[in-house]
Amino acid sequence: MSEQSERTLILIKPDGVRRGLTGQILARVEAKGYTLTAVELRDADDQLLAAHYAEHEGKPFYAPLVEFMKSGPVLAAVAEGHRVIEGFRALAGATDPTSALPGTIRGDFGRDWGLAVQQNLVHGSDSVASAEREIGLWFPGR
Ligand code: IDP
Ligand code: MG
Repeated sequence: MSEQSERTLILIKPDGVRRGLTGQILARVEAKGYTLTAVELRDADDQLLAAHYAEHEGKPFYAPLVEFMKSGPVLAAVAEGHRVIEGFRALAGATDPTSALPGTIRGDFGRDWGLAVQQNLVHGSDSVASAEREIGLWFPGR
């Protein structure tokens, strides 16, 4: 396997796009040393989001999560590099932006707004299998 063989799907969620944070967030990915191989602003629809978040179907935050993800454009990106899946999740920080450590994307830019779903700026794939599945959904053919 080559150095570039691991890939992850990164989403900058609608809160990050609305707040004008896409540049700062992508800059952190690049500054860490990963390579962006696809970047596209997208309007996600129900079908794509149902597939992307299938593991969460039935959870109390599922419907609010889908609505939130449709509330504005999402920046979808693919990043590559050895251990990029683990590395991007470390850059992102914990799911709950209140407990996400300062220095992480969610810790520095996110907060709890008291809503049914946490608006935490970014998504990152959590395994090689998830990454390949999610890249196939957002960037068919890649
Ligand atoms: P992750 O994005 O850190 O991998 P997941 O458990 O995969 O977290 O959840 C997907 C998304 O659903 C989270 O990023 C967050 O926006 C939302 N979410 C997850 N758990 C909760 C919760 O307990 N309350 C509200 N929203 C949640
Ligand atoms: Mg997840």
